[in-house]
Amino acid sequence: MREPTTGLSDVIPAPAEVWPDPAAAFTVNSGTTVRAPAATAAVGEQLAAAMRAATGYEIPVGETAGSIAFTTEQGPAESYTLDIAPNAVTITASDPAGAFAAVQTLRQLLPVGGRGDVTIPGGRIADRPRFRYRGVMLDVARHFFTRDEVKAFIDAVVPFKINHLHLHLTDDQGWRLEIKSWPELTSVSGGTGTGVGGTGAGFYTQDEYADVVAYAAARFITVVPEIDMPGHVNAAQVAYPELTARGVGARARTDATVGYSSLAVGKPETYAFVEDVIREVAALTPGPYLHIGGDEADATPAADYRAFITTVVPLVAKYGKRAIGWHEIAAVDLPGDAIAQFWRTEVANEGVALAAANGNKVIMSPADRVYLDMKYDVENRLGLDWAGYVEVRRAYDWDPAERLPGVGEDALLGVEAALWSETLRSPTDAQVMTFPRLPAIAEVAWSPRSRRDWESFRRRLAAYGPRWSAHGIAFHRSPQIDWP
Ligand code: TNX
Repeated sequence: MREPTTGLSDVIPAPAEVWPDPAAAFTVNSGTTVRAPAATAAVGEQLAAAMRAATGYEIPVGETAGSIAFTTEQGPAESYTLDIAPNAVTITASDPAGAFAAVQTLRQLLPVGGRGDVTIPGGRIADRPRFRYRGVMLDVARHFFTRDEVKAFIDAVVPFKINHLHLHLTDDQGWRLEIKSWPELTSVSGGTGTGVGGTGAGFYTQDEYADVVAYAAARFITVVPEIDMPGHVNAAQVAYPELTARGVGARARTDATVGYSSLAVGKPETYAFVEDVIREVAALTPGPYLHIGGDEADATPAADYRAFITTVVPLVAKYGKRAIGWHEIAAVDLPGDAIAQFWRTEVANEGVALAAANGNKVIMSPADRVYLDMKYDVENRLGLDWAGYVEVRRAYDWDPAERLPGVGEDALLGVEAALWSETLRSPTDAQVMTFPRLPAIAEVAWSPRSRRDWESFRRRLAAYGPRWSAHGIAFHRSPQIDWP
């Protein structure tokens, strides 16, 4: 019999309420079965799969009987309770997403692999998220990640109750999503020689993209596609010269400079292009959001920028989506459902505070806390340092509701970590920058503030290290953590 190495109080992100009961451990044995009503059947299967991997037993799933049972009960979105007693495990959730969150908790209470009986520590967890948007962004424009690589990235973030994957699909160095009405975006700017250093070529066909979206959805992750405009568009202008002010094709660029390209805001072709792209991306996107970028538009005159954002935000709504933009869009009077994503390092931002006062929601992504492309320290081979070094404690020890004056708890939709890929060349590079900072940020986004504590987190994180090793996931061996 294998005893648990992870106790109820060791889970990441820390659950809202935990009552360990050492006398109440449950044993998964060859007779263990899972009962899941139709609405949670898929989630029940996911739990059974994890238990099969940990025991080698059959662990059948059915609708009528089972020592591990899923039930539903009214409650806040994504909330769940987990009762672990000697004869039964009961998972009570408000919705399938809550049941899925409970499964992530349970997976951490199981050993990573092996054969034979295992015990799950006894007691009760009552859990719910602090913020409903808990995201991670992956830049597939500066370096392309294939569909299978994105799926593996999804698998790696799922344990931490991340529920949004923002894909930065377009930038100066490449265009990564097929647009049927403008095919040269990818045939020219998705191909060989694109990406920073010319080493990150590739794009998703619409079918491949839809497959990633479905894979994410099966794991309760909403994909948020980003088409960055009106700056960061050099790749589009290489493919379509009419998108430049003078109608002369742009030169392909593989350097990491930002702020030099702009759509020609006065031209009718520009809006034909933008509307086609938004229409196609919206049609491919079951989730509610479409990200329009809007950052670092240094080559767009301020009046043009305002005119552009003012036109494009309602276009997103026309195709049934809610616009998200980097916080520069807050310089414009936004419709109430538009969302600003704060990304810089300044201690205050008037535009974002004003948007919040007007009822617009904000996603917190301050670069000096949650940019996964910042170096951990001076020795880091990968990454940038314009926002400073971001070691694990910096990513952990802050509060999103106190980051900006005028942008409190109620204004926040949530928190998102961002992995820009200028310096990345492989999935291993992406992993080492993501872990272990992502779980730190996930805890900021999920756990109640009162449950967060650095000493507790660093102990729990240390215990998690062997799980990454067992799954072949690279992580930064931060000197702030006493890894086993
Ligand atoms: C700023 S964050 C950018 C990106 C870069 C990133 C590198 C943001 C909205 N724009 O274009 O990739 O810095 O850290």
